[in-house]
Amino acid sequence: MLTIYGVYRSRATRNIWLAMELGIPFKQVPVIQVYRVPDTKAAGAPLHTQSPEFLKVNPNGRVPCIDDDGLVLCESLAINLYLAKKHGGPLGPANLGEDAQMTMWSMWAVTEVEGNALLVMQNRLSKPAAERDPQIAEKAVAALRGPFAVLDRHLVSSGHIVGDRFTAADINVAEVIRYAQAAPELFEAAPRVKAWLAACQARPQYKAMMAKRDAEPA
Ligand SMILES: N[C@@H](CCC(=O)N[C@@H](CS)C(=O)NCC(=O)O)C(=O)O
Repeated sequence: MLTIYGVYRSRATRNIWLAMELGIPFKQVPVIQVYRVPDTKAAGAPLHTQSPEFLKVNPNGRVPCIDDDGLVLCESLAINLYLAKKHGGPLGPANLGEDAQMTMWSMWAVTEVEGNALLVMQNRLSKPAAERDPQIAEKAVAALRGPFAVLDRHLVSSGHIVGDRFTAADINVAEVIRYAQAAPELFEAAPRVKAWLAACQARPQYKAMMAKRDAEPA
């Protein structure tokens, strides 16, 4: 049985969305980020990323993390690549070349996009208004214009990240690009990225995952 550690309001969404697309059963353990726990010493404090019992699972103190019948993995995008390969089907790679491309695009998302996309989200959306820094957001948007143009050109071929179908690579890249959605100007300049992300987020399993996320306390 697959166990996914992490609240919905975390990068665990990536793995939960994929598991739902694969149609595999899983158990979710709602480990919350330690900074969101007002008093970690209080009686009844929730399981969090620095809880001793969770640190035994992931010494990095980060979610998500999975335990798949004893195989323990962290790193959300690597977890998705593993699950897609294990369970096969169209979400996984059809051959070694696709496998390599799925890895490449996942690493591209983390290295070229995630940091700046997070800065956009934090400084335009998630931080309290008084703590947002518009200049940081502007600088991050400027830095993302290049990667967005690259992805926009890439999507000309099939409208998907790898092959001509929706795969785990679309989930991995879409979940990182999602953080930049507070910058509509990036999507206006990259219409294929805009259409591709809208199609990914229109999928029933994405909507089902997001409904659960929205139902979770902020
Ligand atoms: N590269 C890691 C990053 C994981 C990560 O930073 N997760 C955040 C939550 S989204 C976390 O657990 N932070 C620890 C904390 O805030 O306590 C991955 O993709 O899984």
